[in-house]
Amino acid sequence: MSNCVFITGATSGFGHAAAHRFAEAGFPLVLTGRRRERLEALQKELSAQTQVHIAELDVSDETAVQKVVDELPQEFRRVGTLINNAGLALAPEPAQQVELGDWHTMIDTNVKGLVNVTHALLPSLIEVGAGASIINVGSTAGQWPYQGSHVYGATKAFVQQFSYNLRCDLLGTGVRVTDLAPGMAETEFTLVRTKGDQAASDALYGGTTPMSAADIAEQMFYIATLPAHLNINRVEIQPVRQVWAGMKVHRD
Ligand code: NDP
Ligand code: 8X3
Repeated sequence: MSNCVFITGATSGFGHAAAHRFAEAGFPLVLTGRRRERLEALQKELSAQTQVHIAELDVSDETAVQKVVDELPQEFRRVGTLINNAGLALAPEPAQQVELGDWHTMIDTNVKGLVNVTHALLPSLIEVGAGASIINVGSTAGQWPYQGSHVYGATKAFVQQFSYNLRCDLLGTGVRVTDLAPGMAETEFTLVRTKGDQAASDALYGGTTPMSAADIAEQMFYIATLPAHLNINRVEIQPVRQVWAGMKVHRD
């Protein structure tokens, strides 16, 4: 049997699309997220294609992460691909207007959550060795500053540097590490960022052609299934109809 693909944040967006993409190719899946009913629906949908194990999991809870990994059923214990996808942006307002709790939630999820899951799964990934992959979902926001990105962009800068540093330490193990950094893609991301403002989400994605979750899932699949001697360090991918923000100037 193939090694498993462990996906965080499989209940929506990129993670959900990745579950479909890897299921199509018959990879056994471990699908996690906080919304159990969505995990159950996904398991039902995909179980005709592959074996699926689901676990309700908040990645920011370090004890829960270790428990989920320790209690993986025997047939799901050989994790060869980790997709560290769970994450969110909150508070698109300027930094000086943001509640501290929103900053903490982004750090707890995008930084601490990602390292919690990585730490718990490194033994399995190293045991698999050649061909194993860690795909960390970063963002263009980790490299390119813009107003309202404050802690979100900073967490994604962490993802980039952590990915590179991890790659250095894993030299010789065969485990690959990639920082996959998308730009604008239409998912529930903006709905979460605006705390439920559907009109804001529709306005952002309307009248243009954003990337889809399936576009990003295809990148994940490509990266994870490359020949074992190749490592893609970073992928920065945007829709053709998006470019970087310009310089801003404050005038009297
Ligand atoms: P969605 O909001 O559609 O999906 C986010 C996923 O993360 C959900 O499955 C959610 O599941 C999960 N999640 C959030 N917090 C936690 C948590 N504490 N524990 C476990 N799971 C959690 O957004 P996207 O698919 O767009 O986002 C996926 C990743 O892509 C994120 O890291 C995001 O920062 C990044 N990204 C998104 C871009 C975009 O434009 N859409 C561009 C660049 C990067 P649940 O709520 O069930 O726990
Ligand atoms: C999400 C992309 O442009 O909203 O990471 O920061 S952006």
